[in-house]
Amino acid sequence: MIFIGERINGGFKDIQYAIKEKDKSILQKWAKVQTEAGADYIDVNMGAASNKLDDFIWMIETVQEAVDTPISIDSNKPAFLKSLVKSCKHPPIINSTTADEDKMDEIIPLAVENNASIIGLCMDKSGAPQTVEKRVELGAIIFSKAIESGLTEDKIFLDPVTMPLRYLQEQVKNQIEAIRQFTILSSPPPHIIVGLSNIASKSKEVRLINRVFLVMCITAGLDAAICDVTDEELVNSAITAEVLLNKQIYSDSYIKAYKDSKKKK
Ligand code: THG
Repeated sequence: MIFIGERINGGFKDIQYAIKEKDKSILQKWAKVQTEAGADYIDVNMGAASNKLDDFIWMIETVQEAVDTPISIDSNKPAFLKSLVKSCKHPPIINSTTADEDKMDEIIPLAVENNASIIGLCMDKSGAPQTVEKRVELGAIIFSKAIESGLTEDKIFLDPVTMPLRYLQEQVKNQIEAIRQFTILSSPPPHIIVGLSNIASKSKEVRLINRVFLVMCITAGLDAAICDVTDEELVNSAITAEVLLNKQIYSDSYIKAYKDSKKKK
């Protein structure tokens, strides 16, 4: 499982404050806490807190001063990406491209040139799809374009686009079925990822919904998530799901074995 820590996001009040006041300690605290919890990448997203490229570069540099964990650049501004990718010490994940030609033409070559990975969001100018077929069609468009451009499967993450249970309940099963169909796009398949916390947005049972949805997605073939990595029950549930699916070796101490194996990397 590839865990991407979601917490450095301008949607959170403390991060918004940190960006405005250039308070490094808040970002560095979350970079360390998420890394210690097992994050493979730290997602960095300005949200609505700023629209300045310099602020985004400051965020990435601040995180990299505190930890050695690679960055997931969470930006919907293609014009920023070139500079942001250059500011990363390790090959980042570019989060994200849609299936729109103009976006793919800009973002995919940038990933190829910089040995970066990309997340392909299964949406286009007409918005987020309402059917399994449309999700899979958009995922296949991004996947084939990325492969043709020279990215390998292990550098491509497909994201079926997770909508809140509370508002779009009938879409949840479609996301899960889209995940299953992404696994048969190619052999080896691309990585499959969700922005997990979208599912329980504005719900009451946030942690329970996140945990159950994550396990259901893993059963369908998901192998990566942008999520609250500090929720230990969530992380342990994901590891257990992978053990049950024979993707990790079982031993009585499989949780510890998994965490130790990640620390060695
Ligand atoms: N796919 C990809 N990238 C993404 C998303 C996705 N990046 C952003 C987002 N979605 C994933 N990150 C978060 C981070 C935090 C929360 C949700 C998604 C979150 N939100 C609370 C809510 O909406 O109720 C409120 C936050 C708060 O407390 O202020 O926790 O889907 N590729």
